[in-house]
Amino acid sequence: MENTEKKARVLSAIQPTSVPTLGNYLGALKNWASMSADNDCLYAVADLHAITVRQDPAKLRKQTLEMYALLLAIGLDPEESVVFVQSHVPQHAELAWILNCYTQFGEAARMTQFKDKSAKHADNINVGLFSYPTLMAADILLYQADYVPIGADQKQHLELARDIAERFNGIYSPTFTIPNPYIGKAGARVMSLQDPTKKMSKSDPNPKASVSLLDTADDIRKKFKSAVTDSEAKVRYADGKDGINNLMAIYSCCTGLDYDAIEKEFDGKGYGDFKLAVAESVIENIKPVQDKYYELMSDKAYIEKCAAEGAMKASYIANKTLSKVMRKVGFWQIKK
Ligand code: ATP
Ligand code: LTN
Repeated sequence: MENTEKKARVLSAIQPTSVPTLGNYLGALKNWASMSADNDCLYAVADLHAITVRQDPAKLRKQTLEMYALLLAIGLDPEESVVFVQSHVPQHAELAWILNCYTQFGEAARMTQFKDKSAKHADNINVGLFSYPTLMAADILLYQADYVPIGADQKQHLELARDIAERFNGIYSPTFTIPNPYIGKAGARVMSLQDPTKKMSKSDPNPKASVSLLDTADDIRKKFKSAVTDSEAKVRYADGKDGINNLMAIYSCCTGLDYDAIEKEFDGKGYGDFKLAVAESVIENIKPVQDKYYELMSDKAYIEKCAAEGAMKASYIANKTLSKVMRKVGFWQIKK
């Protein structure tokens, strides 16, 4: 019998600010791929968000295409999911403007990412950085998404998107689906290898702090070897052992083992052995992604074709929501 049950709508996005890290992969991208089989999924490369921090134009262009190819390489099927670039779908910027007018200054000012990024880029605290979460809300609400797979760092932005949607629905009538975050258990917050109290971030200037999805096996071994740990020399998950906790979380994600099993496996062994095992498990996990990525990058015409089709499909869905919103707020719409 045909399954007529409506699938849940899933949307997420990633900025093309650099090659994704192991944090992006375990915290978000891996879930994107596994959710795509049973849900109606849309995934975007968030280039509009990327310019909230100054970017080199040629580099941004190149990184956007590379990020798009990487999304296909992690296993997203462009026939099955809608994979697109945010700036190719103008409705995102249009809805974001409208949502700005339904968001309070105080709400946006409370966002911890805004505070962190303002501190990091004190010479360029632009209005786009401030209204970043309303653009993210537009990304989500345009597609009536039920679930949004994200790392834990994005939870606050998602809560704001829910508040904006509820406010708009309350002022007018039900317009937006209220989105739910989907945060995987393990890997939701992979920490920096050099400062395990900070999240691993693809724009971290210290290359030893993060593992990129395109690092060579040798680089990965070296980075784990120099990862910051502690002086106890015992592999166990405990408060105050941030470095080891982080390595255990990574190993658990890559092998499927729980913390008890990991403690048993490394009982009586030193950190050197553990770090090497973590590195090997990471290499094994990302090798298929790397192989597929290099294969795809040898056919740019195919990548462009997928991006053009993705933008068309996304735009069709986005337009339905945007027209509804424009009608409700009172814009004069002329029949075409
Ligand atoms: P940037 O350093 O440019 O701000 P980022 O590394 O924080 O970038 P984003 O593009 O902002 O990455 O995020 C893409 C996705 O990866 C988001 O869902 C985010 O929550 C997730 N993510 C980012 N960093 C981590 C991390 N260290 N652990 C788990 N998930 C993460
Ligand atoms: N802000 C997100 C990236 C992002 C996003 C989205 C995530 C932009 N638009 C919509 C989920 C849904 C980040 O990860 N920094």
